[in-house]
Amino acid sequence: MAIDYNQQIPNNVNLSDNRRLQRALEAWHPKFLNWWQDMGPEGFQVNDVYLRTAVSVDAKGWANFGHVKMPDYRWGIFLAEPEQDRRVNFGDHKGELAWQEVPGEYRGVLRRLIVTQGDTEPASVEQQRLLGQTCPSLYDLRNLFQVNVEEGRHLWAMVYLLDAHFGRDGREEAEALLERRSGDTDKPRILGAFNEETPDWLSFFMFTYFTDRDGKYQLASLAESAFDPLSRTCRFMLTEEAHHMFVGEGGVGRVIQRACEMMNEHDTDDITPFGGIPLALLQKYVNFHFSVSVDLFGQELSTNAATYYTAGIKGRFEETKIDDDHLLKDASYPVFELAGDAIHEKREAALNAINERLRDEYIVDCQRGVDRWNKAIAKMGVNFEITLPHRAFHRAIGTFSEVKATPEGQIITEAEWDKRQHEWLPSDEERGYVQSLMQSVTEVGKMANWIAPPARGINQQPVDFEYVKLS
Ligand code: BYC
Repeated sequence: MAIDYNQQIPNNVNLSDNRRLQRALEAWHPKFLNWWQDMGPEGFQVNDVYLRTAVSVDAKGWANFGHVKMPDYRWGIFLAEPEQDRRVNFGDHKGELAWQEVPGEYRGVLRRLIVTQGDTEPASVEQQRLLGQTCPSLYDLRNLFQVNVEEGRHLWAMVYLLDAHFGRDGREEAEALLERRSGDTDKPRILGAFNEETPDWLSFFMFTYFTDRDGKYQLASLAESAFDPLSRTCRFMLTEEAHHMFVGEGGVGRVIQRACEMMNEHDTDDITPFGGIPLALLQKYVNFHFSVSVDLFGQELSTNAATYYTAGIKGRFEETKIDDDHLLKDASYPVFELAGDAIHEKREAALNAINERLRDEYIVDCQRGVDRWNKAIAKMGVNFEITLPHRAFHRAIGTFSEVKATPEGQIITEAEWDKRQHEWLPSDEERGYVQSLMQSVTEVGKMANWIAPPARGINQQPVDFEYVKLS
């Protein structure tokens, strides 16, 4: 059946005026829906879910709430409003008009960045596909599905760029985005963290807190791009990303709150007999998710990143707010390096340290939420502090992937790591314990025992609202 794309795909890119692009998306759409049925949330595809749908980019249009079935979700294509006379703000092309088309010489690198970004979106949906079966409440179930459909929309956003600006190569890449699979040994997703499992809701909250926050920083850097359609696409995606991080911060915060309540009630740190998640175990999940997420920023010193910057393709976080020459040819930046068993700071060429600078900003942002959790813990009279591990801890990418380190950043031998790693990372047994708590709670307004209710509902609805209609 022919699809009326003006109806089916809300967009602000004049889709109906571009027959070639429309045809490319018409060919891709059924494949996307097949992928969604196969790899999207298992179950719940026929249920009405209280979802936010963007139908335009203005304040009124980007957050429309209503019950919809997920396969009927209107995955739209939205670019933030164009900025009049927008210029390139950094690198060798600084001051020139921003590009509306891809310059031939940057086609390869731009495509690669867009594909890498695009690949993470379906990957995260695949990682989370079984979580609906064990939701702690309807409120959480709805939040999971909101995150999932929006990741689907972010995939559409990247596929739009590939189809609109990269011709046949772009179409092939758009297909490949639906073919790779998270965790698959033969055709894995591109970046490490997107091949890890998200087997339980604690992992989901950690993922949305730590890994979606990498999304915030990467998208913000791409939003600085001289390639204007990419910049505008990323600017709009950032609006949605904020909710994903809220789900993470709120989710972890509620697990902490419930743990503190149980600790106070039973006067013990070991709340496992009461079905709670001990704070010491939660800390191990923080250690895991933080370390796999800091890997996502790439090597400390990266000539790729320097090339992207010099070409004007990918900037720094809030580039235009930084007070320097935006060329960085003579600038330096402090980078942590290994010298034998010691870690020390060394100044390196700022251009090569672009990834590290972004990682630094990310770590500061991660710490802000941790501080809020710690404040809540202290307010409940519990003596425990959550900490972020040292950046050298449990790394698979960059300098520190060559060594083993404690969460305090002390370099240790392989043998000591093997002996002690489960002091810092969840063991199979501990993961099994968390898994054992994951029993589906779907009565309206009810919460699983291991998590506190949220302070308020979504879109001013009460917490006991029927966020997902199961009957
Ligand atoms: N895993 O020079 P380097 C999100 C590769 S999350 C595997 O440092 P570069 C979301 C690298 O590709 C945001 N491989 O690399 C969150 C390179 O390969 P080649 C996603 C890795 O290019 C939650 C080599 O190592 N967006 O949106 O400077 C839910 C040398 O490294 C990894 C982006 O990432 C890794 N972790 O930096 C849903 C933005 N790290 O050239 C969504 C686009 C590095 O030797 N991507 N490598 O074959 C980029 O900007 C860059 O590709 C990276 C890497 C920052 C990731």
